[in-house]
Amino acid sequence: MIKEILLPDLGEGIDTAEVSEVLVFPGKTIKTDDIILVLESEKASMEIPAEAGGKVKKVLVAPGATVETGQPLITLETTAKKAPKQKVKEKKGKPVAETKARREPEKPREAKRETNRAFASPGVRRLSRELKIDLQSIKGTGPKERVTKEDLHSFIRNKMEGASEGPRRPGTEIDFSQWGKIETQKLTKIKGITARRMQQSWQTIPHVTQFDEADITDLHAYRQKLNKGARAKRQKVTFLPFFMKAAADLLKEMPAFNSSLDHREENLIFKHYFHIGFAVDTPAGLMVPVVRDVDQKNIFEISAELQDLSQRARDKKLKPSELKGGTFTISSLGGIGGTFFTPIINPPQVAILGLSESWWKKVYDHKNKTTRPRYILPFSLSYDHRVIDGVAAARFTDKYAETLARTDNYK
Ligand code: CAO
Repeated sequence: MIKEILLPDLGEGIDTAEVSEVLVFPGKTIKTDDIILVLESEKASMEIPAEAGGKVKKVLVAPGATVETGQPLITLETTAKKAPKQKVKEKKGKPVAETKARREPEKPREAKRETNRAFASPGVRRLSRELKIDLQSIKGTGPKERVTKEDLHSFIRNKMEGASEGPRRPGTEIDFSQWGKIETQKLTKIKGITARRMQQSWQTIPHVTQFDEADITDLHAYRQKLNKGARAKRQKVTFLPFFMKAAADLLKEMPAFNSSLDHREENLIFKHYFHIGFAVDTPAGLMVPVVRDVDQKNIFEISAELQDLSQRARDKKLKPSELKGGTFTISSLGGIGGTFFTPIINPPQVAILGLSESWWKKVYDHKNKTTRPRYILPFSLSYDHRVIDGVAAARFTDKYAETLARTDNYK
């Protein structure tokens, strides 16, 4: 027997609503109370259950259509026997009244988030459908976590800007206290920002890390001598200014490492300035202030800026402009320890150097056929493989090691 499923009374004075999802199709077999449609009114999302089971013959409405109480939604071939004659007669009455007379249909239910559907107005649903955006992935800020037009717009804007700060769906909450004593500490603002930036970088940039070693025995001696000098007595120079200066000189020679992809990822932008950011470990989290025009400054100037910027980073006294405009970053764990690590690129830059702690190593000298102790700096270069090839990266680290082995370039 063919049966029409009509739109029941939606209650709350709602006579019309927009179809946001049709969950059945011709040929689909459904059971009584299976959800066939999701409707959206200005007040709520509603799931419309089937008042009978059977095989769907026709779907009479489509997403985006406005439907009104009593309107046929689908036709079903039911397995039920033909209704007795007197009941058929009742069909002459009003459709909804008739439906109610035979079987009180399931009331439309407010769509719940657990059903994998988000609350949103018809307009928002329409736009999300057109852009193939899963509304579930947007955290609604409206009443009952309804996804508002602004939520959708900001989600799209964040996606377009490649920002990682798009609304995130929280994971499953775990009660760790069930296994022992715990303490909860809120992430500092800086740690939160770093976490998002690092995640975005790691997920969107194909990272490759090249490892290498530089023989800095001569540089080590040079720095010791320099620090005994009158000027350095007032201002001790660490290794980092040398490492920064050598990097700036090499970036001039290998400009791809000082470039950025444009926002369309169609062009490379080469920068003719060499502003090097360096990671500073602060109690509030990691900060990366930038020393500008490193190529034009001498070791003492770089050293003074580095000390000033890192002190102010720790005191939270940096200006926002001092954290911007870097073209390359150095992360130095040399004063702390470890041998090699894989630093994460600081977008929109395309490469980053990770410097580890130097150590004395016996190195075989081919020329003199002897083994000599050498002071070796282990370092890593992570690069964006969309922009830089492995060969270029290996050349970069090779040349970097070569530059650091010399001391005639710091005059
Ligand atoms: N090999 C050997 N010695 C090294 C070295 C290296 N690669 N790097 C630094 N050193 C030495 C310094 O020369 C200094 O020695 P002296 O006392 O004899 O002068 C000593 O280690 C301590 O240096 P430092 O760390 O105080 O100073 P710096 O200029 O080398 O570094 C700064 C400054 C701000 C980078 C550093 O203090 C810092 O915060 N490092 C952590 C960076 C970080 O968090 N990176 C990780 C990012 S990813 O999570």
